[in-house]
This record gives sequence, C-alpha cells and structure tokens, in this order.
Amino acid sequence: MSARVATTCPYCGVGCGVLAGVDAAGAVDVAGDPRHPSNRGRLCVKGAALGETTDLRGRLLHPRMRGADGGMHQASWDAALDRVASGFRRVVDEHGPDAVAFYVSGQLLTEDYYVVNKLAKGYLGTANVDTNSRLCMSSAVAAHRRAFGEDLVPGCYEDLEQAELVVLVGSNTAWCHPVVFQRIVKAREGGAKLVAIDPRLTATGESADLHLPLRPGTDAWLFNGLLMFLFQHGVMDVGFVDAHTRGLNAALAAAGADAGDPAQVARICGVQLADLLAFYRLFARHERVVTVFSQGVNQSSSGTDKANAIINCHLIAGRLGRPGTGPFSLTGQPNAMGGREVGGLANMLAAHMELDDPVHRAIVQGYWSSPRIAAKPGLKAVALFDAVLEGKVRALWIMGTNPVVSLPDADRARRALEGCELVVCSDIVERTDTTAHAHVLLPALGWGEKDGTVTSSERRISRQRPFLPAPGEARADWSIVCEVARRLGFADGFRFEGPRDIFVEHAGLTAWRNQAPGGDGMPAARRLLHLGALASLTPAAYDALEPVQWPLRADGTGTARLFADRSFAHAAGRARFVAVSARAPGNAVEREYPLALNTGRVRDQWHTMTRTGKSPRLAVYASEPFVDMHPHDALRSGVREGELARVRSRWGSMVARVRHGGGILAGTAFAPIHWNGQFASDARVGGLVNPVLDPVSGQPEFKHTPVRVEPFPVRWYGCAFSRDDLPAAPLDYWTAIRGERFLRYEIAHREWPRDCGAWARAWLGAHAADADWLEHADRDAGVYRAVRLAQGRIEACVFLSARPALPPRPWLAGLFARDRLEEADRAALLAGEPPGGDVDPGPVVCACFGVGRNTIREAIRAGTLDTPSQVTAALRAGGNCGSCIPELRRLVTEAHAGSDT
Ligand SMILES: Nc1nc2c(c(=O)[nH]1)N[C@H]1C(S)=C(S)[C@@H](COP(=O)(O)OP(=O)(O)OC[C@H]3O[C@@H](n4cnc5c(=O)[nH]c(N)nc54)[C@H](O)[C@@H]3O)O[C@H]1N2
Ligand SMILES: Nc1nc2c(c(=O)[nH]1)N[C@H]1C(S)=C(S)[C@@H](COP(=O)(O)OP(=O)(O)OC[C@H]3O[C@@H](n4cnc5c(=O)[nH]c(N)nc54)[C@H](O)[C@@H]3O)O[C@H]1N2
Ligand code: SF4
Ligand SMILES: [Mo]
Repeated sequence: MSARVATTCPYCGVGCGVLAGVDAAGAVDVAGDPRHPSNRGRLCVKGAALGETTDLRGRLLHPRMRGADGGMHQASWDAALDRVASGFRRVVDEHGPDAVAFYVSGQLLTEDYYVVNKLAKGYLGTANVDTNSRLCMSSAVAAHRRAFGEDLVPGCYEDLEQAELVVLVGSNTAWCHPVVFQRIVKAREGGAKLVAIDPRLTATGESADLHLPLRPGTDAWLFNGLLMFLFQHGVMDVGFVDAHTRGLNAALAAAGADAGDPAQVARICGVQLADLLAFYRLFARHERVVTVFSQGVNQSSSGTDKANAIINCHLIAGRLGRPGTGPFSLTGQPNAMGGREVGGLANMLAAHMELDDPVHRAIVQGYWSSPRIAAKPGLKAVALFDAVLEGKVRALWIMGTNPVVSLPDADRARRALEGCELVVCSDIVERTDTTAHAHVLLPALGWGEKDGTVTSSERRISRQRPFLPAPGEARADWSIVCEVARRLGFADGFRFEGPRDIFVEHAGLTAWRNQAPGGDGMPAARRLLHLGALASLTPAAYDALEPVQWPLRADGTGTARLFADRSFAHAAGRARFVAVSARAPGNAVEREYPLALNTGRVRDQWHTMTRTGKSPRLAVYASEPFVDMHPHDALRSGVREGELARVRSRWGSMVARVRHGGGILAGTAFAPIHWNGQFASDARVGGLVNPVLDPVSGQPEFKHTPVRVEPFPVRWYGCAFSRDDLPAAPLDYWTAIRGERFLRYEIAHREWPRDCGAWARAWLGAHAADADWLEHADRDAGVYRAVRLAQGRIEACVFLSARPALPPRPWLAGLFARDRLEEADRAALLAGEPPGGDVDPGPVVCACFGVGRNTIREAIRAGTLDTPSQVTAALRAGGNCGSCIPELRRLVTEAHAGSDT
C-alpha cells in the first residue's frame, strides 16, 4: 500500500477530507480523513465508493478531433490546441469577442476556474464565461449580494450542532449532503428540533420533528408569513435592526400584502394551519436557529426572492453571525464556492468584484496588467445556449459539465451544439451526450490525478491532491487553458508552472486594494473575501495547506463565522431586507399537463453518472430511471407501478418506470436527473424541463414543469445480465448499469421477437464456440428465458415476460459471483425463480454492506429490533456511511405499525 494522500472528495459541497492511496494490487483505497474538520473521518456511500470510479474504462485518454469524414480521430496535443486557438482567434477577429464563450463547472478546481475567467474577461475581452453553478447556486449568490452586499455564507457546519432548531428548506440533506446530515441528526439526538419544508416527504423529512409538505413554489409566502408572525409577536432584535439593517418597513409591507394572516398562508401553501403555526412558534421561540436551503429554494423562478424571504427572517431576529444561527445555503458541487470566489459567472468579475463597477474593473485589470477587461455582463447559461442556437456565439468551450443532459429544454441545447461552428469539450470521459457534439475533445485529469484547491459550503478551502499517475495524455484543466492562451498570444498572463502559482495570484487579487478591516487604507474596494495571508505561499506550504475558512487573518488563521461584528459589505455597512412579493411558478399546470414535475437527486448517483455509474456498489440502490407518482394520479393517467410510462411536457418527453412511495403530493411527480443517453434509451429529464428562469439570477426552474404521464405500452418486459457489454439492440426501452461482475440491462419492447431464441442467441453472443445454451420458451404464457454458460460458469442470461414480473435481480447478480452453477441453479434459472432455499434479499438498502430490504425486514421481525442502531448491530447495515439510516428507521416504524394491527 502506497502512503495515503490527504485529499478532498470530488462530489458534494460538504467537502469531506479523504485519505486515498493505491494498494499492492493496484486498487484504489479510500477512507474518511479523521483530521479533516468537515467530516472527521466520515464519508457517505458515494465518497466511500470513490475507489470504484477511478479505473480507465471509458476515459478520454488522448485529444480527438472531428475529421473531414465527420468522425472523431485521435490527434496530437499540438494539433488539438492549435485548432482551438485558431478557431477562437478567427471567430473573435471576424465577429468580436462576444462571439466566443466558455461554459464551465463547479467541479473544476479554483485554479482551473481562475485561468478561464482571466483569459475570457481580461484577454479575450468577453464576459461570456458561465457555469453550471448558474443552474445550482446563482439564486443564493444573488440573494447574498442583495442582503449582505457580497456573496457571503455567514455560518459554518458547527452552527448546525449548536442550533436549537434546524430548518431544512428544499433540501434533501440526508441524500445530498449526507455527512452534514449526520451532524444534524446528532444535534437532534442532543435535543435540537428539526423541521423539513419540502413538497416531498424525503428521507430528510422522515427524520424531522415536523415536515411541511408545502405546495411546490410557495416558499416565499411561507417565509413572508413567518416575517409577519415574528414582527407581530415582537420577535425582533430592535437594536440590531435599527443600527445594522435597512428596508424592514418595505419588506413588511410586501409580506403583509398577502402573507399577513397565517390561515391564508396555510391555504396558499397547502399545509395544515396547525403545522404552519407549530413551525412559526418553533422559529419564534428558539434563539439559535439555522435555516439550511438548497435546490428547492434556488431552482425556482422566484429563487432569489425565496432566499431573501428566508434571510429576512434571520435579519429581523438578528439571528446571524453568532454560534448556532444564520441562513445557510448548502452548495451542491465540490467547488461551487471556489468558482464564485474567482468570479466564474458571467455577471461577476473576479475576487468578488463587480463587472459593472468601473473601479472594480480598473482594480482587476491593473492587477492582471491585461490588455483589456470585459465591461458588460456576459450571457448566463440558458441565454448562452440560445445565443449559440441563434449563431451569435460561434465557438464554445465546455469544461467539466454535461449540458446536453443538465440544461433545461435540453433538446434545444443539443440543437444549439449541432449547429455550432466550433464546440470544444474538456472532459475525463470520451462518450457523453455532450461530447458527442464536440469538434475537439480534450482529455482532462480527473479526481485523484489533478492538483489544486476547492472551497466547501462553509467557505473552507481544502486541497485536492493527486495520488494516481496522469493516464494516457490527459492534462490538468488549468494547463490546457494556459496552452491555448499562449497560442492566442497571451503568454505573459499565463506563465504558470503549476497550480500553486495560480493560487497565489488569486489569493493576491483578493487582497489587492481591498480595504477590509486592517487593510492599508488605500482607495480601494472593500471585500470580505480576503486570502491575503495565502498570497505568498511557497510551493511546499501550498502542498501542505491545511483546510482553512476564509476570510483569513494576517496570521493565516481562518474565520468560522462572518458578521460577528454586525458589519456588512453594503455601503454604510448595513444589511438589507428585501421586499419580496411572492409569486407562483412560471408555468401553471393545466388540463393537458396536469402534474407539476419536480426533478432532483437520488442517494447514490452523482449528476450524469459519468463517474458514479461505474460503481457496482452505487448501482444497486436505484438502478433504473423512474417517475414517482401519487397512486391517484397514476390511476388517472392510466399507468401502473412497475410499468413504463412516457412523461411528456410542452418541451419534450422521457420514458421511465412508474413508482409510488416517494412521499409525493397528489398533483406532482418526481423524476431523477441522472439518467441520459449513455445509460438508457430515453430518460434524459432535462429534455422536458421548462426553460423558465429566475429574473434576477437567471437560474432555471428545474423543480416545476407541467407534464402529463401516458402509458408506454409494451408487449414484453425483460432483464438481462452479461459479463461483457452487450451490443446495442434496437429495443423500445433499455437501461444499462454496471454491477460487480456484470452489466445489468432492463429492457422492454412493443413486439415479441419473431424468433425469441434466435434473437436472444444473437444478442447474448451464443454463437461463441464454447457456448453452452439453456432455454425455456412458453409463448402462450408469454415467457422466454435463456442462459449462456461457459465451462459451467454463467456468462449471460435473459428473461422476457409479458408482465413486468421478472426474477429477483439480486439472486441473478449473486450467480455471477460463482465459478460454476449447480444443476439446481440451472433448473431455477429456467424456472425463473430462485431455488427453494434462497430467500430474495430484496432491493439493496445499505449499499456499503449490500444488505437488502427483505433481509432487514426479516431481521426486525425475528429479532424484535426497535431502532436503526439495533438493526446495525444485527446486520451491519447503516454502520458505515449512515446514508441508509433514515430508511432503516422507516422499516422499523413500518414493521411496528404492521405488528400493531
Ligand atoms: N446523491 C447526490 N448528492 C448530491 C448531488 C447528486 O447528484 N447526488 N448533487 C450535488 C449538487 S450539485 C447539488 S446542487 C445538491 C442538491 O441538493 P438538494 O437541493 O438537497 O437536492 P434536490 O434533490 O435537487 O432537491 C432538494 C429538494 O427540493 C424539493 N423541492 C422541490 N420543489 C420545492 C419547493 O417548491 N419548495 C421546497 N421547499 N422544496 C422543494 C425537492 O422535493 C427535493 O427533495 O446535491 C449535491 N449532492
Ligand atoms: N432537471 C434538472 N436538471 C438539473 C438539476 C436539477 O435539479 N434538475 N440540477 C442542476 C445542478 S444543481 C447541477 S450542479 C447540474 C450538474 O450537471 P452537470 O455539470 O452537467 O453534470 P456532471 O455529470 O457533474 O458533469 C460533469 C462532467 O465533467 C466531467 N468531469 C469530471 N471531472 C472532470 C475534470 O476534472 N475535468 C473536466 N474537464 N471534466 C471533468 C464528467 O465526466 C462530466 O461529463 O445539473 C443541473 N441540472
Ligand atoms: S458527504 Fe459524501 S459526497 Fe459529500 S463530500 Fe462527503 S463523502 Fe463526498
Ligand atoms: Mo448543483
């Protein structure tokens, strides 16, 4: 085992420290870093499975370029970089700098982000640099700037442990920020109260003391109502409001217009008045309150207003800047914050300076000594792709994001790329729905190979350090950008030898003419973002950098909480209340599209699955795209649980498996964001999402699209397992996901194959010389089963049935672990059910130890277990990352409810 390197998890914004290394057999081994303050040794299941995602299968290892024949061919770095540089140069010369654009990602490192932003804004002279953070955090950014004068997250994770009340708004923390959630759960065990505000009853809501299943999009009424309630009940820090804020009266007037009466608010939000008042009273009664919010707030056409409505409630009560208090925007991506710090958004400059402020522009341009500086905001993500479609942007460089999957109205985004003159993609994976449209593909270093820094939700800068060699010809994102900058004639601004050189330049800019307290008093622009103490880091000190929260003091120590001094970044140092007029989502449901589609995440996948899709452990929890519906809506739509359905909006459609049990309100539906053309026939939810935007932030309304659900009639359903990838088959429905020793396919088709046997043999490759083929066909009963063996070992199997009932997949998966199948197994396979003694463990609940739902139910029943921790003691389930503890709790509760009746 090589020495383990301390690095940071590349997934969510919690920013957990990871110790990673390579063992003697070459396998990557990861563990939580007990010294890292964000996680103290814990990892969620995604972090724990990182070692299963670093292999080179599917990696982009060499530059590739589209040739005259339309195909992609391997190219040298020189040729690829020249093509990018000459393409950008030509477009700028002919059409001006705003005809080129960069679309980047909160998964880039701060150093990568910094050089892209510098190249675009300081050298090419365009602010057309936007990022997937537009889809993620931009409403929170805008709300922070309106309230505090700068994009500042006031608190830290410790506040969650010190709070008496934690309110989670539009945040499925249990699944999306699991390690932070573990800290919240611990606080709750210590007596803190937990309220979840989410139209769905998620694993997060199930762990809460109170769940408010509000009507989608109505948060602004709820928090305007809370503001009025606090004011009416005298829950106000008068001294603070008078001395340190502005705008309360206007905010009260706006809130009072339609949220002055809790009964009316309860009606609008669709919640019980008693529950609403219970929440308001909890908030009023507890001094130490943290309100955590994420995409249920941000991804809305009133996202910025919703966030400000939340912040208003903290301002009136003076609850921020002190331990256990504050509004807390949880960031999604590992470096959403770092990107914001370097100004990687089309409407910002760098180091928290504003594009539209001439003083700020002069400061940045002076520091860079750059030939120019963009003077007007660039295009925000959705508008950027519109401009590509309209031919206004002619060269686009996409880095570390997969917009053909993740943008709203994603089919339109795809059309935009199809018609674009020059599409450059830097990625780690060769085949994605986006790279399919590239003219130049540039291989980037991935996690474990790349080197730099990221900033977590609590403003904590941590190092990502390499522990794997650079594969193939892959290069760091920052160095690719610098190479292109040099070829564009900008060598002077991009002479960086390594990420440390970039980091110190960035840190220097944060301090440059920054009149923060303790500054040098020169005429300047005051920003709280201050990393001056890191601006002279030596290479060795950069390598050894310990996690630290900005702003940094001169001695290099960090700051856990902002605003302890009650001083804000607005002129005059006052925070601002924002007058919020609540409004409904951009598109209302209507007769033709009667359901509001909500989209979001599942526990064990990350975004478009290019990495988590490789991990067998992460595949078991949710292995197929689905649409969660209320049973009444399913009945009305003519679809049934377990069958397939088409979900259709005015923008597009997808096909997914119907599910119940997602804790969903009647009139709404939920679909995960993860599946795409690489993993399923037709399950890219972005294709249906309405391109409605928040007018302030430009963030899309991903959580509310009017849709209808239609039956997707098929003649047969099937599943197949195979050790080797099976060739693409012309099926009406397929999904593919990787297991431990196999690929698993779920399939369905409108017609029975004319000759099932011939079809199955061809698909599973049964013509192979040593193939040993077993089959059972009963056309009248509508079943067909076949197994391919080699030397007694199962190689592949397929099951077709007129009904969606097929053999338990965990049983089939287990057979692939054996070297030989017994006679009983063969017979069972042909019978389509496990041999008598085998109990179906059920769908996997604990992915770390592979424990199934049936196994857990049985253990609860047999052992009369009462708590999740007893289940853990009995079965280990829940004992590692803890991601499944909410589900264990539900199984215990269910079992007890069942035994009472
Ligand atoms: N497992 C996993 N974890 C992740 C990610 C991942 O892909 N997978 N991605 C990371 C990223 S980039 C992000 S941004 C975060 C996102 O983290 P979250 O924001 O927690 O995740 P989402 O599932 O997008 O949505 C959160 C919740 O908002 C609710 N919601 C929908 N509409 C409304 C509404 O009108 N009001 C309220 N109050 N709630 C509403 C949804 O029902 C959903 O449960 O997760 C990060 N962590
Ligand atoms: N309907 C709907 N859509 C959504 C959302 C939603 O809730 N609903 N959420 C939105 C949010 S919050 C987000 S953050 C986005 C996420 O959406 P995306 O950013 O599109 O999703 P990812 O799969 O994370 O894409 C990252 C890409 O970068 C590649 N990559 C990984 N590491 C590196 C690297 O080091 N360098 C480079 N160059 N490439 C790398 C990966 O292979 C992958 O192709 O989706 C948004 N879209
Ligand atoms: S909570 Fe999980 S995904 Fe997020 S940083 Fe920690 S280990 Fe990674
Ligand atoms: Mo995100």
